[in-house]
Amino acid sequence: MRKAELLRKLLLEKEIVRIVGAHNGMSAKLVEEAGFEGIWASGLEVSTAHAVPDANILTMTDHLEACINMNDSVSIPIIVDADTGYGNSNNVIYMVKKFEAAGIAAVCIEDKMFPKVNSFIPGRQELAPIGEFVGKIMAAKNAQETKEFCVFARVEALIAGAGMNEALKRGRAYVNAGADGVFIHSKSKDIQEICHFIKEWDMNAPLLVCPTTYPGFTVEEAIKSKKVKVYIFANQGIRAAVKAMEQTFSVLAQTGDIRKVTESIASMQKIFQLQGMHEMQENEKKYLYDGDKVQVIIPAAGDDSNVPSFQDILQDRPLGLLDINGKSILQRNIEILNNHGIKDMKIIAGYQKEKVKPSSISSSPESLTIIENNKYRQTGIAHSIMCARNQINEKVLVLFSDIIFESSILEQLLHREEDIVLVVDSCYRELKHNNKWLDLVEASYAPVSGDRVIHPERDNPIKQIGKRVPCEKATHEFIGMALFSKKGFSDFRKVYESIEESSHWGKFHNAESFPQADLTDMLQEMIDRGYKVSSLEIHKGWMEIQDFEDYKKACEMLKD
Ligand code: SPV
Ligand code: MG
Repeated sequence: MRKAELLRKLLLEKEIVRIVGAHNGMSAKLVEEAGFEGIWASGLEVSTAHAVPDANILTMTDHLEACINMNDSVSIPIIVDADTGYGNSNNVIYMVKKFEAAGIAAVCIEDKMFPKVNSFIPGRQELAPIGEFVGKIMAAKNAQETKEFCVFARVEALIAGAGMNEALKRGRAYVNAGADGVFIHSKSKDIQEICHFIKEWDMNAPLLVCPTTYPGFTVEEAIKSKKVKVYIFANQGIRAAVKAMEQTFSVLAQTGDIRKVTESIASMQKIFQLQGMHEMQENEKKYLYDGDKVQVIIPAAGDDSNVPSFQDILQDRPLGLLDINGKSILQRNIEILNNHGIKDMKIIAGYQKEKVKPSSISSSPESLTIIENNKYRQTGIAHSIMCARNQINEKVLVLFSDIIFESSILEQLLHREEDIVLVVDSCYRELKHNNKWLDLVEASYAPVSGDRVIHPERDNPIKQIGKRVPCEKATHEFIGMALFSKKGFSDFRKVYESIEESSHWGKFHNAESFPQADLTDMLQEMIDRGYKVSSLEIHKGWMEIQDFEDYKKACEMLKD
């Protein structure tokens, strides 16, 4: 329901509509939270908040801006204190169009001369001629676009000392001109004046009152009158705020000790709630495009203590926790990933899984999830990767837990857009591998050879991958780092699940059975099924820790 419609409904259905002065989104929200029916967008409050006199110093645009902020912050209607309408009837027309278009429920204009001065300031309370103000009311009513929008007329005759008869005469004239209600203002300290006016009021239009100086006229009294429909608490909010700030600042100035005020001020949680921080975070989750968001899966479940030279040192930990000069392999790699803004990592743990603790391998442990592969003895890396399948909904980087690498390799990989990209090293032929089983690759094009080489950023799809690619065909070595787009990972998962479901498994590429499949076996399967597996060609800049020799070398190389 639009706010103007809502205000009309409240005026019809409630015995009284209590509205409270506010000056910005925060104070309006507090009014709503306290359970009031509406807001009085007080000229006095908005002026005070700007530290200028309430005397048309602020422009209509200034006030409109504050009102839009209030209106956007609450769901209750706002009656705008529009002073005299910011000029003559032409200004009133423009003002009504602007406030109505902003979704404001109502405006209230007063019958003083422009520029007005706050009604409680003695002197210069000049009344506008009745005819002129009637013209303004008619202009306002004719300017509104919707029938629900309300225009209230404020009678300042009692403020100006013009007497009760003048006040009643003006009130009647304004209702006859189309005003939806009359705000009868009084600065009298006792309630007689307002009670007199109410008693004499004989028009079929509601009254609005603002008992700042005659507080004995309570809400209850207003209800009893049957003619008052809007009760305005015009400025208690900002006065409370001023006093609270004064007291707090005074204590801080005297003591220099924040603890002395902590109990008497709002909590930061309250501040965030008023800001709508929670809603913002929810929206962020729902809508913010994070095109570069990458999740990481680090399969680290295997038991490498059966490598003879690792037998002793891997008794109590998985290989990823091997310490290289004070940092484990995992810790080092996670640091590099963090430095590239990657925050969401899944580590698949199996062997000595209780040793893999987020707090000991990352300075932001909340970004790590440890996922268990309890079948790590009977399963391979492909199964480990799939242990994270239900937590992956972005691009995903798969990183083996036994490699260390230069950060520039990751940098290059993260810029790739293909669905599946493997980092492959073109230098494997130059190295002595001591008969290790390497993840060899036959790419469409052989590496560029020569002493000085620049790696072309070329499309070099992989034709074959695995430990049994014949040496004479192998062009590169897969380093254990692969990037899957959302689609790439979803394809990988689809292929994996289609085989998983068929469950009549024999040998699967180089693995004894499908559950024991390595990542390379799955990639070969995808190539065979026609999926494109691309490559990022690098030349050195990484190493794999397969045995104690490698470990020693890594410690040597990474010495500071
Ligand atoms: C205001 O709050 O700005 C008003 C009410 O107009 S009063 O200050 O009482 O005039
Ligand atoms: Mg005012």
